[in-house]
Amino acid sequence: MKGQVLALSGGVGGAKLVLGLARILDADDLVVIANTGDDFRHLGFDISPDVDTLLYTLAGLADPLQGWGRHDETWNFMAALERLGGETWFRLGDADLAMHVERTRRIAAGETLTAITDDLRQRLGVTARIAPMTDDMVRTQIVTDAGRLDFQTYFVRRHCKPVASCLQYLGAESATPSPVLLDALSDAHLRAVVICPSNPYLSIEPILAMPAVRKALALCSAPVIAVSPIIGNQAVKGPTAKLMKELGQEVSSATIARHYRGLIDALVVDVQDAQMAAPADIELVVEPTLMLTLEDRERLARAVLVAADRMSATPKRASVR
Ligand code: FO1
Repeated sequence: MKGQVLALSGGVGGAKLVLGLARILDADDLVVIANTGDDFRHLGFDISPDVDTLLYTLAGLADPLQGWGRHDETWNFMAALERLGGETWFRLGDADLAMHVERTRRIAAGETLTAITDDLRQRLGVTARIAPMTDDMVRTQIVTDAGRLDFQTYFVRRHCKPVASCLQYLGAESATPSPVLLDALSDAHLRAVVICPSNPYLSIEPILAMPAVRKALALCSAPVIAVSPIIGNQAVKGPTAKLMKELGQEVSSATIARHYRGLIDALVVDVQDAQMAAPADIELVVEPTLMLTLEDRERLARAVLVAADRMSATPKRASVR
């Protein structure tokens, strides 16, 4: 089937499926929207971690072990900064630093993050379109027993240890989504919207928290299909399970289904969760969802598109929107 596929993604977990999609789709047929709720200003630089994780992943430059940063990295800047007593809790590699220097310079010169990202991805040889969710400032904050924390302070500096009670997406209410996102959603030939297996609360919700995105998603004609980041009662990676428990949610794909209810037509869950109960208006697609190899990523991407194409004739969620 032809038409563009729109993927909504956070960093490491989502980028795995995005890579699978990029490998099986024509370059013109993939648009990737990155969460920017994790963005922050650090050491004077504008840092967009999820944008960069997606850029590096699709450019073949990503560090395969940690998922973020570059595989060919050196750390002279960090070592020199440490020697001077500077802040080193957020690790910026030498080559990665070039990205932050260049983006910061161009933002200061008045360019949008959408335009900068589009130019940088072409320079890195990435053929799929990658865009930030917005050019406005949206900041994810976590209300915890240690106070209200910015995302990177909670995630990297405090290792997700504080107990979370609520999440907030500052600026999302009034943010204008990137034109790339709105254009894709209003495209009558859009093939599918894929919500990647990123953390639904930390990585996907900042995108959905922009009212114009919810509205455009509700109006878009393409099937919307999410991939659960939970297998059994565990998160594949990161703080998703800990956060779900702290927010009073059962750690399961059933919770993910309820979370996305009204937005999605189908949820892809792992074979371990084949027997789970889902709301009647969400079709369950059962597939191995653990992506350890490149083949896993391509296979899951293919399964997502097969399910989406099957659903495109009869989207179900219209009945509950
Ligand atoms: N994650 C870490 O856990 N520790 C780091 O020191 C760190 C540095 C870093 C630098 C640039 C970049 O683009 C991402 C970086 N990340 C780091 C990942 C970042 O925190 C992401 O926001 C999370 O992985 C969530 O997607």
